[in-house]
Amino acid sequence: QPNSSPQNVHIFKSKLPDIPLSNHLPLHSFCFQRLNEISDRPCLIVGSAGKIYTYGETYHASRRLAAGMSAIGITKGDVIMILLQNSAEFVFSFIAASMIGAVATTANPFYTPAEIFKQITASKAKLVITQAMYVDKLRDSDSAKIGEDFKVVTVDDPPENCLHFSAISEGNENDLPEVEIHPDDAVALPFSSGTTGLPKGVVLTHRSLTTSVAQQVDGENPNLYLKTEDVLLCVLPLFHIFSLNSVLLCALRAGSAVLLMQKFDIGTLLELIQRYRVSVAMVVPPLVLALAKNPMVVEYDLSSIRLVLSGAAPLGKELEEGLRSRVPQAVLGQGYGMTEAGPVLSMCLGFAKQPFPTKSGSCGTVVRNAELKVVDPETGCSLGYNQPGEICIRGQQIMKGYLNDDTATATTIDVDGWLHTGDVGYVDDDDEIFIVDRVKELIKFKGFQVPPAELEALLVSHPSIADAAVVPQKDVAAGEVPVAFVVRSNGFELTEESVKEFIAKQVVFYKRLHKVYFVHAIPKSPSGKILRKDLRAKLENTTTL
Ligand code: 4UW
Repeated sequence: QPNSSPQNVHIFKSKLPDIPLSNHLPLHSFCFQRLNEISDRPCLIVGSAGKIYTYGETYHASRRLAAGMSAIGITKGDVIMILLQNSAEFVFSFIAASMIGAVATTANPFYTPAEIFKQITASKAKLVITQAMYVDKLRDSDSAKIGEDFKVVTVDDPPENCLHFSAISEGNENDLPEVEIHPDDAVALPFSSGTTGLPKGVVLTHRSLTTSVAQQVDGENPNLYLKTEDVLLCVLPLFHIFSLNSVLLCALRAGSAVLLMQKFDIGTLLELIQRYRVSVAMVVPPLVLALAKNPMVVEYDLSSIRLVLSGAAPLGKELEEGLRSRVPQAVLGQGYGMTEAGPVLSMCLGFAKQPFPTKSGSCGTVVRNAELKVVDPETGCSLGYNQPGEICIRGQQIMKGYLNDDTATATTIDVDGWLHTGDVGYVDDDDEIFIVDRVKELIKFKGFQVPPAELEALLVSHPSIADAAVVPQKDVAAGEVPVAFVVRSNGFELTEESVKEFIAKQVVFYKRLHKVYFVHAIPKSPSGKILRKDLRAKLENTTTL
C-alpha cells in the first residue's frame, strides 16, 4: 500500500503559523499569567446572584481553597470529583485542584447514583464537592462509602457526615504546600466513551490543556480572539470539556469575564445577555435552535453579541441561517472537539483577530501547532483534499491516554501518536473541515454523550431480554436520540414501555430510550460485533419528533 508509507501521509495544518507554546507551565499559572495586569477586572459573574469576582478575588479564593483541600488531606495526584452545576465554587475547585497537583474529575449532578459511583470508583476520588440535594445519591453503594473512601463537601447546608464548603475554602494561603508539577501530570479527568465501549477516564495533563488553550487564544493572531472587555456566556455545563476548556480556561487566559449560568432557561438567558452585554456566546445546536426560533428573543437587546461559537454536535445550515437573522452583527462559526483530543481539533478562522472568510456548515480549520490527517477507515491510507475519511489528530494537546486502560488507549492513539476520532469528514480546498458521518458507536443527544454499550449492557441484564443493540436515530430537537433493537427471551412478554422504563430508572435523562424495536436477531459480524450500520440503515428516513 504505497499510500500508507509515511512519505505519502497528507498532513493538514492551520493557515495560522505555529507559535511558541507556554505549555511548560502548570495550568493555573498559565491561566493567571497576566494576573498583575488584570487583577481588578471582572472574572466570574454569577448570573443568578449578580455577584462579581475579580481576577484577583478568583485567584485568591482558589488559593485559599487549595490550602483547605490540602489541610483535609488531598495531595498531589489525588482525584477530587466536582459534582456541581456552573458556579463560582465549581471554578475555584477546579483551579484549586490544579494548584496542589490534584486532578479534577467532573460529573453531571443529574447522573443516577450508579452512574456517579462508576466514576467515583474508577477515578478513586477522595473528595466530592457537591450540593446537599445530591448527597443522597452518594450514600447507597457498597463500592465506596462517605467518610471511609471519600469525603463530601457541600456548597450549601451540609447533611450528615459532610463538610461545609467553608471548612475548606478559608484555608491559609501561606500553608499552601509547595508541589512540583510536571507538564505531563494529570489535571483533569473527564469521562468519555470515545469510539467504543463504556465511559472511561480521559487523562488530560497540564500540557494538554495549556496547549489546547494556547492553540485557541494565544499568538499575535489568535484563532479565537478574545479580549479583556469580552463577556463570555457560560451556560453550557462546565462538567463537559467544551465549556471547561473553550469557555472557562480560554476566558481566564485571555482575561475576559465569564457569565456563569446554573441552568438553561431562555428567559433568564436573554435577560442576562442583555444585562451583562454578553459579547461571546458558546453554544450547542439545541441552544441555537432556541435562539433562532423562540419568539421571546425579539424582545431583548442582543446587539452586544459579536461572536457565536457552536460545537459538540453538527449544526444544520438552516439553523445557522435562523440564528444569523437574530444576531446579524455577530460572526457565527463552529468548533470541533472531542474530550480525548484535548479537546479542540478545529476552530472557525472567522474568529481570528485577522479573520479568514469561512463557509457555513464547516467545523473550522485544524488548530495551529497540530497536525490533522484523514484516513480511509478500511485501509488506513491517508487521503487528500475533499475525500471523506476518518479524522485523525496529532499534537501536544491530545490526552495522555485512558485511565488504567492501555488497550483502549492503544486502539485510539496509534504508535505514531495519531488520535483516531471515529468521525468521518473531509478537508475542502480552503482547509475547512466538514464532518459528514461517524464510524464510532457514540450517540449525541443535544451534544451529550450517550454510549450505546452502556445501554446495551443494561438491556441484556433484563431477564426477558436475550440480546440488544442501541443506535442513534435522527431527531429534530436533540440531533440524535438513542433507540434500541431488542430480542425478547423465548416465551417472554415484553412491551416497549416496560423496556423504556427499565432503562429510564437507571440512567440520566438524556440516555433514555426513545423507541424500542423488537426483532428476532441482532445483525452481527462473524467476530460478534454489532453491525450498527445495518441497524442505522433500517432507521433511515425516519426521524423522531
Ligand atoms: N460538529 C459535528 C461539531 C462537533 C461534533 C463535536 O463529548 P465529546 O467527547 O466532546 C465534545 C467537545 C466539543 C468541543 C470542545 C471544545 C470546543 O471548543 C468545541 O468547539 C465549539 C467543541 O463534544 O464528543 C466528541 C464528538 O462530538 C462530535 C464528534 O462526533 C466528536 O467526536 N462533535 N463537535 N462541531 N460533530
